[in-house]
Amino acid sequence: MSKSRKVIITCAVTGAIHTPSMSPHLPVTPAEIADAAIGAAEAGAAIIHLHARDPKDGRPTQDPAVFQEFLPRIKTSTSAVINITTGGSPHMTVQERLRPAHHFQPELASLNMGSMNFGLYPMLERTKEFKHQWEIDHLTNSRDLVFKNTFADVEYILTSCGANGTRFEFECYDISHLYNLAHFVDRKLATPPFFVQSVFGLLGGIGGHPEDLMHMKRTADRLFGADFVWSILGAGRNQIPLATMGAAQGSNVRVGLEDSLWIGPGRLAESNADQVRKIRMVLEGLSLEIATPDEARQMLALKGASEVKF
Ligand code: KMH
Ligand code: ZN
Repeated sequence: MSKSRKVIITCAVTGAIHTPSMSPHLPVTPAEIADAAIGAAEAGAAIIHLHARDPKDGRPTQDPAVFQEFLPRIKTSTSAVINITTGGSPHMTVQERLRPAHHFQPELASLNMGSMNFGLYPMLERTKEFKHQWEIDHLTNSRDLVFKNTFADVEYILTSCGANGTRFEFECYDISHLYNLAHFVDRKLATPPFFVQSVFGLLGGIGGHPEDLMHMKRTADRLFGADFVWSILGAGRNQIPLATMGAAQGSNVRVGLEDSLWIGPGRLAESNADQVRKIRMVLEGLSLEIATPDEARQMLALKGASEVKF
């Protein structure tokens, strides 16, 4: 048997899809976000993807002052790669979304590779009672929402964050997003290795069928050859099945409460670390090894934790 491959686990600990009423385990305050991130890193996540929330009501915020309350603590407690969102919430302007990435100059930031519908409203039916009116508005207004990531926006994010040495988790929610990335590669605005996060199962993006995963893989293989590092993000109940299918074919994986609140059918995950441990068991069952943060840095050609501004 040949030497086993190292798999990068990314854990996205909170985010803008779910709202606090949907799970009591969703981290909201800076202390909860830091604890969740540290727990996920200790469980084996090499990369921690971070959003912030207003501690008063859990609303997504891109205020650097809120990020400042948890970033240094995570950095001193773990060696994980910190990946800051540039997606923020699809309800925000691109300028607002970029505030923390510009301020903290992380090793890695998310980059959403195309404009799209972003339908969160079906989740209204799954929650009986909401604590805050903003949660209902957030989900309801997604019926008429375009998550704006135009060519100009992507170019601006690539060049402005790229000037700080930040590299990207290219979030590709559909096949066209791979072609959009290829366009920026042709223009030499993105340099290899490309960390391609294939996102499945969000309303407005590609579905969560195994054929969807295969189509993404075939297309990325054809467009980028050996120049990309592939990762799989399955939303909701797609999380573990699609990560497993991808990992068996060479992908890295992303889990976390940002993308799924679940640990099993009808069972809420009690922590981000629980999801990391679950996918880790699967990976180890496939005889795959877990990449350390420094191995992830090497695989993704990151600048190093000493080069960030927090
Ligand atoms: N939750 C992901 C599907 C971002 O932060 O830039 C979307 C996301 C966007 O992670
Ligand atoms: Zn995110």
